[in-house]
Amino acid sequence: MSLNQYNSSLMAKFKNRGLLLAASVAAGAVSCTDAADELKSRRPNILIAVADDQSYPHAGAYGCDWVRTPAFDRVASEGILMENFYTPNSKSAPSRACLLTGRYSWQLEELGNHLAIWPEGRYTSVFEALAANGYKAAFTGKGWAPGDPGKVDGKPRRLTGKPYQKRKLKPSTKGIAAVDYASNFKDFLADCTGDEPWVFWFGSREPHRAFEYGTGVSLGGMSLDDIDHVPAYWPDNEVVRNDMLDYAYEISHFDDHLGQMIQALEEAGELDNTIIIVTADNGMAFPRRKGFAYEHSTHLPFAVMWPDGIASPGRRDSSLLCMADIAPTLLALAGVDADEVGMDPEGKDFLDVLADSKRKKRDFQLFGQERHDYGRPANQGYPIRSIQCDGFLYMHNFKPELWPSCDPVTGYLNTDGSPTKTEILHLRREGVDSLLWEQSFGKRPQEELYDLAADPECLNNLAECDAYADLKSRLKKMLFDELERQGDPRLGPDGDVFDRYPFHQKGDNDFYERFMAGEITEYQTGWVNPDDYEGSNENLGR
Ligand SMILES: [Ca+2]
Repeated sequence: MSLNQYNSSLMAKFKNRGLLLAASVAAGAVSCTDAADELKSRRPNILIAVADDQSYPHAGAYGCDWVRTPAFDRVASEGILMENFYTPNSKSAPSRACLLTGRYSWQLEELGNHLAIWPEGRYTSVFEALAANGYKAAFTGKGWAPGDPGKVDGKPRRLTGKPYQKRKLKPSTKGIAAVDYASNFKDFLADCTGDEPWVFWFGSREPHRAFEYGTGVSLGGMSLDDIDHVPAYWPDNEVVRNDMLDYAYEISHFDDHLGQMIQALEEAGELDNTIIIVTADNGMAFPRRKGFAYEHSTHLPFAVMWPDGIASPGRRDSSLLCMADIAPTLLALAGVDADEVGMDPEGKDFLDVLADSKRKKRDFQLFGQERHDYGRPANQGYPIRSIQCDGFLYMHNFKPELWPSCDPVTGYLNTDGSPTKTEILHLRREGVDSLLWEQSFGKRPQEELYDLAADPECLNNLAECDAYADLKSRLKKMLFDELERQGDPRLGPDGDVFDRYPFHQKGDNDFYERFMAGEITEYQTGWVNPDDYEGSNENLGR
């Protein structure tokens, strides 16, 4: 193809997409259908299973054959496999806050940050709302975390219900938690002797790092050749492939416990009237994924089953859904009015998806982040807002002068330590490859624009291409108009308010300054390696 031909085809594509974009803005909301209405107030039991750091499409049902997930696949085959489910914010605590409140992370004050303190008496969680309305609510594993939930009557606030943590197991690797999630769930089921419905949160601690190296092969029985594709922004070598399989092995642990829970429901005769939602809080803990706002950071697996409620089970659905849609869905199913329980969700329920009524609710999805882990001067976060629409992702980095993964001198603390991270850092230090370092740890321009169909890895930034200038400005306007409507403080005169919210642990405040002053002399950060710390922030680029 000649350059002229290429330019014409690019323009044609751009124009078509532009028309779609214009049409989608005008589309607006459509009234609710009867089929969806019939699911309201049915008050089923609710089991929500949340993996810790699992990316789309890493489940068998999506065709990924290096991850073994028979339980997830069963939920998909007997329910719905969602193809476009996202978190607005790819980090544990803010993503879980979106799930529990139905709001976007920039609408949650300090809860928009990682490692925050939940404001006392505010931001009712959907579990609290259901518990106040006749549901028995409980959880096992990781609830809303990490952060301080505050206290009610001297006890930790039950944002995800009553804890069931007593049962332990002997983990098969050093990376897997010793919590027997499935047995804890069975204890809960045994306590559900009345007629009231229940809601249970299964917060797996897997596949969160660290993994035990080599266990994907040695225990999971997988082969490095099973991986069909290594993203172009990581080196494709034995170390990285092992790291991916070790992650896959932890996913299968999560899945195994989910399978045991489904079996327990079946044996108790409770499966038909239980809605089971399976997803994850954020993308996998590898460089350029968790903690970032790219397609691979925010796109999550999602499957839902409910034999008594879902119409035409065994289907795939490509509706655009996000974490903030879960709470309003649960409220609608439980027949609880958001206002009456002090909730104000921005997300929309997806009863139409469950009812297969084909109503398209959302044409675009917003994303954003503020402060995640510490490791920048003055407790600063890395503010981003972005929008996905018609297959394009427009991203606005408010402070391109900052390091997106936190400062090199403090070990890029917003990227968990890992064999893959170490590989990338070493390749730069040894003068072999700086591009991979640039893609995961280097500074970003203020604007980024990606064509997700052609470039799902988000490596070819189109923001400065003339052919995309009009599209870019329209996406930017859509993004900022919508954020303004939602009351995002980042657009106001005091956007940096997010940097002033304290960390929930006092010792985490001013980490950068204290580290630079020598007050912190040991590497007191358990989730990165001492070797991740660079000697200086200077002379790191290509
Ligand atoms: Ca997480």
